[in-house]
Amino acid sequence: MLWLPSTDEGTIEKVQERRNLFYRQDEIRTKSFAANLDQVLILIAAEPEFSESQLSRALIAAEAEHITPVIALNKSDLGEPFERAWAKLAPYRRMGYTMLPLALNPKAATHPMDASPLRDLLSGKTTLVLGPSGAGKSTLINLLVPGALVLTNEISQALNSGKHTTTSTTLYWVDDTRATALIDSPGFQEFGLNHIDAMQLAAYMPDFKPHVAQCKFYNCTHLHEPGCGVIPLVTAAGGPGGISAARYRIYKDLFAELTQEARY
Ligand SMILES: Nc1nc2c(ncn2[C@@H]2O[C@H](COP(=O)(O)OP(=O)(O)OP(=O)(O)O)[C@@H](O)[C@H]2O)c(=O)[nH]1
Ligand SMILES: [Mg+2]
Ligand SMILES: [Zn+2]
Repeated sequence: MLWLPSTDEGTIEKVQERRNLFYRQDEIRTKSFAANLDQVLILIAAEPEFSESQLSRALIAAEAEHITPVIALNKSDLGEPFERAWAKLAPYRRMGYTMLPLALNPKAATHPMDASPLRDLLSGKTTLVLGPSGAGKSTLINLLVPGALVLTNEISQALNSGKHTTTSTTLYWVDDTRATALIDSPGFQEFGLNHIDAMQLAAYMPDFKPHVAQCKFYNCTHLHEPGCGVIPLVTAAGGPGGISAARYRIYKDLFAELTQEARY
Protein backbone atom coordinates (compact mmCIF):
# COMPACT_ATOMS: atom_id res chain seq x y z
CA MET A 1 0.00 0.00 0.00
CA LEU A 2 1.15 3.48 -0.75
CA TRP A 3 0.35 6.73 0.83
CA LEU A 4 1.22 10.15 -0.39
CA PRO A 5 2.96 12.07 2.35
CA SER A 6 2.59 15.82 2.57
CA THR A 7 3.99 18.12 5.23
CA ASP A 8 2.01 16.75 8.13
CA GLU A 9 -0.36 14.12 6.87
CA GLY A 10 -1.02 11.81 3.97
CA THR A 11 -3.76 10.09 2.09
CA ILE A 12 -3.91 6.46 1.19
CA GLU A 13 -3.58 6.26 -2.57
CA LYS A 14 -3.26 2.71 -3.62
CA VAL A 15 -3.43 -0.79 -2.26
CA GLN A 16 -0.87 -2.99 -3.92
CA GLU A 17 -1.18 -6.49 -2.58
CA ARG A 18 -4.31 -8.24 -1.56
CA ARG A 19 -2.64 -10.13 1.25
CA ASN A 20 -1.94 -6.84 2.99
CA LEU A 21 -5.45 -5.56 2.76
CA PHE A 22 -7.26 -4.42 5.79
CA TYR A 23 -10.64 -4.58 4.30
CA ARG A 24 -14.23 -3.73 4.96
CA GLN A 25 -17.29 -3.29 2.84
CA ASP A 26 -20.40 -1.21 3.33
CA GLU A 27 -23.62 -1.42 1.36
CA ILE A 28 -22.31 0.58 -1.55
CA ARG A 29 -18.66 -0.13 -1.94
CA THR A 30 -15.55 -1.78 -0.74
CA LYS A 31 -13.16 0.12 1.46
CA SER A 32 -9.60 -0.99 1.81
CA PHE A 33 -7.15 0.26 4.36
CA ALA A 34 -3.68 -0.98 4.96
CA ALA A 35 -0.16 0.21 5.28
CA ASN A 36 2.82 -0.85 7.13
CA LEU A 37 0.18 -1.10 9.79
CA ASP A 38 1.50 -2.25 13.12
CA GLN A 39 -1.86 -2.38 14.80
CA VAL A 40 -5.52 -1.51 14.57
CA LEU A 41 -7.10 0.41 17.41
CA ILE A 42 -10.78 -0.48 17.46
CA LEU A 43 -12.37 2.48 19.16
CA ILE A 44 -15.86 2.04 20.50
CA ALA A 45 -17.70 4.07 23.11
CA ALA A 46 -20.32 3.93 25.83
CA GLU A 47 -22.42 6.06 23.45
CA PRO A 48 -23.43 5.43 20.76
CA GLU A 49 -23.96 1.86 21.88
CA PHE A 50 -21.62 -0.40 19.92
CA SER A 51 -22.55 -3.45 17.91
CA GLU A 52 -20.85 -6.61 19.12
CA SER A 53 -21.18 -8.03 15.63
CA GLN A 54 -19.32 -5.09 14.09
CA LEU A 55 -16.64 -5.34 16.78
CA SER A 56 -16.19 -9.05 16.08
CA ARG A 57 -15.97 -8.40 12.37
CA ALA A 58 -13.26 -5.80 12.80
CA LEU A 59 -11.33 -8.19 15.06
CA ILE A 60 -11.63 -11.02 12.53
CA ALA A 61 -10.42 -8.75 9.71
CA ALA A 62 -7.38 -7.81 11.79
CA GLU A 63 -6.63 -11.41 12.79
CA ALA A 64 -6.89 -12.52 9.17
CA GLU A 65 -4.23 -9.99 8.20
CA HIS A 66 -2.02 -10.72 11.20
CA ILE A 67 -2.42 -7.17 12.42
CA THR A 68 -2.61 -6.81 16.19
CA PRO A 69 -5.99 -5.45 17.26
CA VAL A 70 -6.43 -3.38 20.40
CA ILE A 71 -9.84 -2.44 21.78
CA ALA A 72 -10.47 0.91 23.44
CA LEU A 73 -13.73 1.89 25.11
CA ASN A 74 -14.23 5.65 25.16
CA LYS A 75 -16.41 8.01 27.20
CA SER A 76 -15.74 6.61 30.66
CA ASP A 77 -17.13 9.89 32.02
CA LEU A 78 -20.63 8.69 31.09
CA GLY A 79 -20.88 6.40 34.12
CA GLU A 80 -23.66 3.85 33.85
CA PRO A 81 -23.67 3.33 30.05
CA PHE A 82 -19.90 2.95 30.26
CA GLU A 83 -20.14 0.30 32.99
CA ARG A 84 -22.66 -1.59 30.90
CA ALA A 85 -20.49 -1.44 27.78
CA TRP A 86 -17.40 -2.46 29.76
CA ALA A 87 -19.25 -5.51 31.14
CA LYS A 88 -20.38 -6.44 27.63
CA LEU A 89 -16.71 -6.60 26.65
CA ALA A 90 -15.82 -9.24 29.28
CA PRO A 91 -15.61 -12.09 26.72
CA TYR A 92 -13.15 -10.04 24.67
CA ARG A 93 -10.94 -9.42 27.70
CA ARG A 94 -10.96 -13.17 28.34
CA MET A 95 -9.86 -13.72 24.75
CA GLY A 96 -6.73 -11.81 25.64
CA TYR A 97 -7.29 -8.60 23.72
CA THR A 98 -5.69 -5.52 25.19
CA MET A 99 -8.48 -3.22 26.33
CA LEU A 100 -8.17 0.40 27.33
CA PRO A 101 -10.79 2.56 29.06
CA LEU A 102 -10.60 6.12 27.74
CA ALA A 103 -12.08 9.57 28.28
CA LEU A 104 -10.76 11.30 25.19
CA ASN A 105 -12.69 14.53 25.33
CA PRO A 106 -11.00 16.63 28.00
CA LYS A 107 -14.09 18.83 28.27
CA ALA A 108 -16.46 15.93 28.84
CA ALA A 109 -14.32 14.14 31.39
CA THR A 110 -14.91 14.94 35.05
CA HIS A 111 -11.46 13.63 35.85
CA PRO A 112 -8.86 14.26 33.13
CA MET A 113 -7.64 11.02 31.61
CA ASP A 114 -4.08 9.88 32.11
CA ALA A 115 -3.10 9.53 28.45
CA SER A 116 0.22 7.80 29.09
CA PRO A 117 -1.03 4.18 28.70
CA LEU A 118 -2.54 5.21 25.36
CA ARG A 119 0.61 7.04 24.29
CA ASP A 120 2.76 4.05 25.28
CA LEU A 121 0.58 1.73 23.28
CA LEU A 122 0.87 3.86 20.15
CA SER A 123 4.48 4.92 20.48
CA GLY A 124 6.73 4.07 17.54
CA LYS A 125 3.93 2.40 15.61
CA THR A 126 1.55 3.05 12.77
CA THR A 127 -1.98 2.56 14.05
CA LEU A 128 -5.23 2.57 12.12
CA VAL A 129 -7.99 4.03 14.28
CA LEU A 130 -11.19 2.29 13.37
CA GLY A 131 -14.69 2.32 14.78
CA PRO A 132 -18.28 3.42 14.43
CA SER A 133 -19.19 7.04 13.80
CA GLY A 134 -19.30 9.09 16.98
CA ALA A 135 -16.94 6.86 19.00
CA GLY A 136 -14.34 9.64 19.19
CA LYS A 137 -11.72 8.67 16.61
CA SER A 138 -11.10 12.25 15.49
CA THR A 139 -11.21 13.41 19.11
CA LEU A 140 -8.35 10.99 19.76
CA ILE A 141 -6.37 12.45 16.86
CA ASN A 142 -6.93 15.98 18.19
CA LEU A 143 -5.78 14.94 21.65
CA LEU A 144 -2.53 13.35 20.46
CA VAL A 145 -1.69 15.45 17.42
CA PRO A 146 -1.44 19.08 18.42
CA GLY A 147 -2.61 21.31 15.60
CA ALA A 148 -4.43 18.54 13.75
CA LEU A 149 -7.76 20.35 14.26
CA VAL A 150 -9.85 17.52 12.89
CA LEU A 151 -13.56 18.23 12.70
CA THR A 152 -15.66 16.40 15.30
CA ASN A 153 -19.39 16.37 15.80
CA GLU A 154 -21.92 15.57 18.49
CA ILE A 155 -23.72 12.26 18.16
CA SER A 156 -27.40 12.09 17.38
CA GLN A 157 -29.24 10.88 20.48
CA ALA A 158 -32.34 10.18 18.41
CA LEU A 159 -30.50 7.86 16.03
CA ASN A 160 -28.04 6.53 18.62
CA SER A 161 -25.29 7.13 16.10
CA GLY A 162 -22.61 9.53 15.00
CA LYS A 163 -23.02 11.90 12.09
CA HIS A 164 -20.32 10.53 9.80
CA THR A 165 -18.22 13.61 10.23
CA THR A 166 -14.95 12.17 8.94
CA THR A 167 -15.24 11.18 5.29
CA SER A 168 -11.71 10.22 4.32
CA THR A 169 -8.80 8.24 5.70
CA THR A 170 -5.90 10.44 6.76
CA LEU A 171 -2.51 9.75 8.26
CA TYR A 172 -1.13 12.03 10.99
CA TRP A 173 2.35 12.05 12.47
CA VAL A 174 2.23 12.26 16.25
CA ASP A 175 5.87 13.27 16.68
CA ASP A 176 8.41 15.35 14.81
CA THR A 177 10.66 12.34 14.24
CA ARG A 178 7.83 10.59 12.39
CA ALA A 179 8.09 7.40 14.39
CA THR A 180 4.47 7.35 15.49
CA ALA A 181 1.56 7.63 13.08
CA LEU A 182 -2.19 7.57 13.53
CA ILE A 183 -4.65 7.00 10.73
CA ASP A 184 -8.09 8.54 11.22
CA SER A 185 -10.88 6.86 9.29
CA PRO A 186 -14.58 7.37 8.58
CA GLY A 187 -16.93 5.58 10.96
CA PHE A 188 -18.18 2.26 9.67
CA GLN A 189 -21.71 0.91 9.79
CA GLU A 190 -21.23 -2.39 8.10
CA PHE A 191 -18.07 -4.39 8.16
CA GLY A 192 -18.16 -6.90 5.32
CA LEU A 193 -15.79 -9.85 5.38
CA ASN A 194 -16.32 -11.24 1.93
CA HIS A 195 -12.63 -11.95 1.53
CA ILE A 196 -12.60 -14.39 4.45
CA ASP A 197 -12.99 -18.14 3.94
CA ALA A 198 -15.88 -19.36 6.10
CA MET A 199 -13.91 -22.48 7.03
CA GLN A 200 -11.19 -20.26 8.48
CA LEU A 201 -13.50 -18.13 10.62
CA ALA A 202 -13.04 -20.12 13.83
CA ALA A 203 -9.27 -19.80 13.49
CA TYR A 204 -9.67 -16.01 13.65
CA MET A 205 -11.83 -16.15 16.79
CA PRO A 206 -9.64 -16.69 19.88
CA ASP A 207 -12.51 -18.14 21.94
CA PHE A 208 -13.14 -20.78 19.25
CA LYS A 209 -9.64 -21.51 18.03
CA PRO A 210 -8.23 -23.66 20.85
CA HIS A 211 -11.21 -26.02 20.73
CA VAL A 212 -11.29 -26.73 17.01
CA ALA A 213 -8.63 -29.42 17.41
CA GLN A 214 -11.10 -31.41 19.52
CA CYS A 215 -13.65 -31.65 16.70
CA LYS A 216 -14.15 -35.19 15.41
CA PHE A 217 -14.21 -34.09 11.77
CA TYR A 218 -11.36 -32.08 10.33
CA ASN A 219 -13.82 -30.09 8.21
CA CYS A 220 -16.25 -29.46 11.08
CA THR A 221 -18.28 -26.28 10.60
CA HIS A 222 -19.17 -26.18 14.33
CA LEU A 223 -22.81 -25.74 13.37
CA HIS A 224 -24.32 -29.21 13.88
CA GLU A 225 -21.68 -31.94 13.67
CA PRO A 226 -21.52 -34.71 16.26
CA GLY A 227 -18.28 -34.73 18.22
CA CYS A 228 -17.76 -30.99 17.73
CA GLY A 229 -15.33 -29.46 20.24
CA VAL A 230 -16.92 -26.03 20.02
CA ILE A 231 -20.70 -26.51 20.38
CA PRO A 232 -20.67 -27.96 23.96
CA LEU A 233 -18.76 -24.90 25.20
CA VAL A 234 -21.46 -22.40 24.26
CA THR A 235 -23.26 -20.92 27.29
CA ALA A 236 -25.17 -17.69 27.80
CA ALA A 237 -22.26 -15.78 29.33
CA GLY A 238 -19.37 -17.81 27.97
CA GLY A 239 -17.20 -17.71 31.07
CA PRO A 240 -13.54 -18.73 31.30
CA GLY A 241 -12.63 -21.09 28.47
CA GLY A 242 -16.17 -20.93 27.13
CA ILE A 243 -17.95 -19.28 24.23
CA SER A 244 -20.77 -16.80 24.81
CA ALA A 245 -24.10 -17.27 23.07
CA ALA A 246 -23.65 -13.85 21.47
CA ARG A 247 -20.29 -14.83 19.97
CA TYR A 248 -21.64 -18.14 18.73
CA ARG A 249 -24.54 -16.34 17.02
CA ILE A 250 -22.09 -13.93 15.39
CA TYR A 251 -20.11 -16.92 14.12
CA LYS A 252 -23.24 -18.61 12.75
CA ASP A 253 -24.48 -15.47 11.02
CA LEU A 254 -21.07 -14.81 9.49
CA PHE A 255 -20.68 -18.39 8.37
CA ALA A 256 -24.07 -18.20 6.62
CA GLU A 257 -23.19 -14.86 5.05
CA LEU A 258 -19.86 -16.12 3.73
CA THR A 259 -21.23 -19.34 2.27
CA GLN A 260 -24.12 -17.82 0.34
CA GLU A 261 -23.90 -18.77 -3.32
CA ALA A 262 -24.61 -15.36 -4.78
CA ARG A 263 -24.11 -12.27 -2.73
CA TYR A 264 -25.33 -9.72 -5.20
N1 LIG B 1 -18.79 12.32 26.85
C1 LIG B 1 -17.75 12.16 26.05
N2 LIG B 1 -17.84 12.55 24.76
C2 LIG B 1 -16.77 12.36 23.97
C3 LIG B 1 -15.56 11.78 24.45
N3 LIG B 1 -14.69 11.71 23.41
C4 LIG B 1 -15.33 12.23 22.35
N4 LIG B 1 -16.57 12.62 22.67
C5 LIG B 1 -17.59 13.27 21.80
O1 LIG B 1 -18.12 12.33 20.88
C6 LIG B 1 -18.54 13.01 19.70
C7 LIG B 1 -18.03 12.31 18.46
O2 LIG B 1 -16.63 12.44 18.40
P1 LIG B 1 -15.81 12.35 17.04
O3 LIG B 1 -14.37 12.43 17.41
O4 LIG B 1 -16.34 13.31 16.04
O5 LIG B 1 -16.18 10.85 16.58
P2 LIG B 1 -15.61 10.06 15.31
O6 LIG B 1 -15.38 8.64 15.79
O7 LIG B 1 -14.47 10.73 14.70
O8 LIG B 1 -16.88 10.04 14.33
P3 LIG B 1 -16.92 10.00 12.69
O9 LIG B 1 -15.91 10.94 12.15
O10 LIG B 1 -18.33 10.38 12.36
O11 LIG B 1 -16.64 8.56 12.32
C8 LIG B 1 -18.03 14.45 19.84
O12 LIG B 1 -19.11 15.26 20.27
C9 LIG B 1 -16.98 14.33 20.93
O13 LIG B 1 -16.80 15.54 21.65
C10 LIG B 1 -15.49 11.41 25.83
O14 LIG B 1 -14.50 10.92 26.34
N5 LIG B 1 -16.62 11.62 26.56
MG1 LIG C 1 -14.13 11.49 12.83
ZN1 LIG D 1 -16.57 -28.35 15.50
